[in-house]
Amino acid sequence: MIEVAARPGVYRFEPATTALVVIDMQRDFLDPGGFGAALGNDVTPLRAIIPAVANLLALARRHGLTVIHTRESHAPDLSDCPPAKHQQGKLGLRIGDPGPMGRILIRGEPGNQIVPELAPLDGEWVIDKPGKGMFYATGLDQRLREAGIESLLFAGVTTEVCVQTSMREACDRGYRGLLIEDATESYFPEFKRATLEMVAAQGGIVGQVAGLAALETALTQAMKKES
Ligand code: C5J
Repeated sequence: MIEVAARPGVYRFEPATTALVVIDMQRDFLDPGGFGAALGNDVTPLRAIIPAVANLLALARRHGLTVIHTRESHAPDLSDCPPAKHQQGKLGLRIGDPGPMGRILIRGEPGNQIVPELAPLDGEWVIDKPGKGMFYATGLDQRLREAGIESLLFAGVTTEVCVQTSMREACDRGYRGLLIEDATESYFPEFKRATLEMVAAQGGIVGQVAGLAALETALTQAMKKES
């Protein structure tokens, strides 16, 4: 059993029944000229976590965790995009509209690809999700159960939207969640801060929070004990 120094208390997990979920590290949100930037956001803080997420991926791969990447994406005919979601955003910059990296948030378009630094390896799961949460209309719960996954480590963007929604959905389905605080980011620093506090408040009401260094220490110590 791995024991991570986390908030509000120690987070325990077994690597064999744990998956790392990297949420939406796709060009739409991270690249200048993408959907995030088109909405008026500065992408610099999101790009700044790429090295931390790469280190987290390397750590998870080294210790044999299941690795899952998600992409917020829609079918080209928008049949999985409800009108209420489609109407968000400015006219001309909505889901499905043409942008500098192809149609915005559309499956298969260049902007919808995960940034090259974090590209999925063969055998890793890539989940295309039409919602903010990773369980909505993806079949992921069933797949996780079939794989015997009980614990989920979370990273990615944005902290208060797709990451938090996925974590809450995971909590409702009985998974133990840990948010890796330096491997997640928001366009709004105050929203990230608030989300970290919310997740760990009230005894860890929707999960727990830890730094990447604490996770690495815990995994390294466990490996030393084994050898
Ligand atoms: C947003 C996301 N913010 N991945 N998506 O629309 O958080």
